Amino acid sequence: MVTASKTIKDTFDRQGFVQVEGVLDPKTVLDPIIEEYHGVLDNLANDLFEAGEISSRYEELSFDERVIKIYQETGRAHNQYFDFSLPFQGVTEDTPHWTGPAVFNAFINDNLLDAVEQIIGPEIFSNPVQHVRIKPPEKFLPKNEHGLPVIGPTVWHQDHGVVTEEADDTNMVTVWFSLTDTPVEAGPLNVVPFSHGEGLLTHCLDYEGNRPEFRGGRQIPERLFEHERSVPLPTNRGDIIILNKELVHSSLSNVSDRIRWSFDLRYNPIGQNTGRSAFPGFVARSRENPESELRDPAKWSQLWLDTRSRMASINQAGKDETKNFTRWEDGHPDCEML
Ligand SMILES: O=C(O)CCC(=O)C(=O)O
Ligand SMILES: [Fe+2]
Repeated sequence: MVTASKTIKDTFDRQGFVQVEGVLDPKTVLDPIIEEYHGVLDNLANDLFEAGEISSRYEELSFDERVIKIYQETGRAHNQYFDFSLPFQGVTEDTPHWTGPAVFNAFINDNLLDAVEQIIGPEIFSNPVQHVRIKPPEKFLPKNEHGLPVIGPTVWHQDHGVVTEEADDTNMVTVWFSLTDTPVEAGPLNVVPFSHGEGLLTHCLDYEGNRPEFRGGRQIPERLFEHERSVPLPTNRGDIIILNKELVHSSLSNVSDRIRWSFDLRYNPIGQNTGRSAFPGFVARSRENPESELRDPAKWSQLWLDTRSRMASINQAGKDETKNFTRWEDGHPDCEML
């Protein structure tokens, strides 16, 4: 790792995020994940082909071209196939998701955990608020009801705002990295340095008062923070970005010709509430109790399969037996359009 650990912690505390270069080895960590996802894309193509939604499995296309073609032909995005996590509502025994061994290997990567340890200490829990985001070039994407691409930029938020109140005192950090290089035109994270430390800002539902490409969705109105101070964080594959949970951030649009493909993982000290108790986390590192570390990818995968079975009998048809992941309700005065 090129950045000394003292600098990691100092930089993180000062500006609310830190970018660390060369943490994940592209050959041994990232390439196996990409390889694994070729199979995930096969699953998606097979399911859609059998359902008569696409006219070919497009096996001859590259990963990027195949994703684009499938999203175009079906008119929608299929992120659930690629994600490790599950939706909150309407899960069934066959809801697709991916928890493969190469993915798990990145979650417990020693270099990555070394960086996280500098910030939250050596007792590290993998928090289940985690996502894979595959965003094709916007120019190739079908549009939603707002005339916006079906997967576009991420709107302004704090990660603290996506967990429930039980996790208000949790020292959760986000680790973001991309599987392929993410230059500015591919739509990297866009962060507001020094925006942490002021607590949780109001997130408004289906908000329309920010920039046009952010129309809809749950987001913080731009007048509540210094959005003009935002900076994009382009990355090379292998780099990671660690975010404070109060840092305000969004992402840019993918105006490149390639898919933009990232993982965002979260970690917190063992024993603190994850803010999503319906989903499974695990001990990623414990210096105190090394036997408690999960090292078997099959066990991790099973945790999610068990969760899927449990979720298949709750939170159906608009009911929510478990607490919703969101704390936000309509009607806050901060959300009025001026
Ligand atoms: O990658 C993105 O578009 C957004 C990711 C994000 O908000 C996060 O990692 O917390
Ligand atoms: Fe985020």
